[in-house]
Order: sequence, then structure tokens, then C-alpha cells
Amino acid sequence: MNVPSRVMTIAGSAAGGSAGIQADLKTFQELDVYGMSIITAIVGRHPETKKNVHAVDIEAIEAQFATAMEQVGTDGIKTGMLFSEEVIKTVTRLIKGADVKTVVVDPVMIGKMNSKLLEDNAIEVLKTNLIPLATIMTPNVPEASVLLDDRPLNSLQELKQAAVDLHQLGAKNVLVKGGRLEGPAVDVLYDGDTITTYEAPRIHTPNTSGAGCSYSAAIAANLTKGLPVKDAVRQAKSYITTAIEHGFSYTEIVGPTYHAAERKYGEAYKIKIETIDQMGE
Ligand code: PXL
Repeated sequence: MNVPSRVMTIAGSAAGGSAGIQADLKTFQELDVYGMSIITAIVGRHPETKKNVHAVDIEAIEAQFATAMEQVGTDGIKTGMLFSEEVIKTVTRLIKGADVKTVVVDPVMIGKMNSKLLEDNAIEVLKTNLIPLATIMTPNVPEASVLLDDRPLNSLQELKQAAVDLHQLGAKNVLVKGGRLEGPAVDVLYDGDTITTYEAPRIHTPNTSGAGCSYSAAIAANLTKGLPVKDAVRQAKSYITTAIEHGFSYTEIVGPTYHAAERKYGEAYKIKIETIDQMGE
């Protein structure tokens, strides 16, 4: 029997189903990989206490990981919300012990609804411990800026420089996602050798909750299928752009991307790709 490749997400639970673990698992299913989840924190705002991030203890994280590895094993790991220094150290240790080929690190820091998903004192261990294990890291503009000591990033040229500089942290590939800038949504990949840009048209919609999670989950899925990094990113960018185009909301609150969009409507977006050897427009 032909079995799908296996991908594990180590991330937070987003109760509304648009982001975090839930977005990752929906993406994995759409891309026909076998998904597993290790929950690092539970995000959901209590109506009275207003508490939004509920910790999961280290023993429970280790237990989930051990169970998934024993029952299934994995071809790739994607990390999302890790919240604390202690969780990052644990996850780093677990990944190191797992001997896995594909590691996608999405350095999640702040949610769309402004939830704080990473403690300030955890940024340093993220940089020094976990990022060096990454096959690819996938910061958005605010995350890239924080990882570069609050460097302002306002142009494509600055994103290219950011990708090159972030590569020093030790990830094999750096994808800086430019969706938060104006104009078309251009992402920059640096592999230590060449810069590749991926351009999709800007889609004007408020319903992009979980887009970053789903994009990096799609990259992880594609890598475990054996696609080279550049193709894995291109196909993931197309997948997420189609999902964003068909995003929707059930309430007044910002809604999810539509994970099934590409399956239903086909690959709608031909992503424009340019590769250059060195910095330059
Ligand atoms: O979209 C970032 C994100 C990641 N992970 C979890 C989240 C969110 C946003 O709310 O809740 C668990």
C-alpha cells in the first residue's frame, strides 16, 4: 500500500479552528500527508478572567511526542506557537533526539487578534537553540524584525537583506513573508546561495486568520513528499493564496482561510518566481 508521508506539528491549540494546530492539521489533510499534533499551549479567551494563553506542562508535551513517535514516527516536524523558554528548550531536545530530515520553524510571536504567543525572554533561546535545527524558517515581517533586533522592514530590498542576515542564525533556508507590506504579496527565500522571490497578487480580505500557520504547514507537507525547497515553497504559496482568496467568516470577527479551496477550485494562482544570485533589485 502507498502510505502518505508523516508530518508532526508542535504548536498551540487555537480554539476557533483557524490557526495553530487546527490550521496545520487541516492543511496536512488537504495536501494528503498524515498529520500528528503535539499541543504546547491552549489559546482561548476566558469571558470573565480574560486569560488567553493556558499552559500545557512539559510532561504532557513530552508524553504527546513520545506517543506519536512510538505509534507512528515522523518524516517531518513543523513548530508553531511555543510560548516559553522552557517549552522551546524541551522541543529542541525532542527534535534533536528524533533524527528527522525536515524541520520547519515558524517563529510565531503574535496572533492576528494581538494575542502574545511568545514570551519576550524566549526570543533568545528560539534564536540560539531551535532555529539552527531548521530546514527552513518562515518569519513574517514583524517576526523578522524582532529577530533582527527591531530592524524596520518596509521594502522588498529590506526583506532580501533580512533573509540574508537571518540566515546567519543557522537555518538552512529562510523565507521572509512579505504579506504585511503594501502591493503584491512577495516572499523572499534565501538558501545561503541564491535569493528567490515568490509573488502573488494582493487579496483584499480581512479573513486571513491562520494564513501563516497554514502556509508553513503546507511547506512542511510538501517537503516530506520529497519536493525540493523551492518547489515546496511555490506550491505552498499557491495553496495559501487560493485559501486566502476564499477566506470567510461566520461572525464579525476575522475569519479563517478556506483550507479546501485548492481542492475545490484547483490551483488558481501561478506564483511569479524570480531567482537572483546576489542582492539587487
Ligand atoms: O496565527 C498565529 C497563531 C498560531 N498559533 C496559535 C494561535 C495563533 C493565532 O491566534 O492561536 C495557537
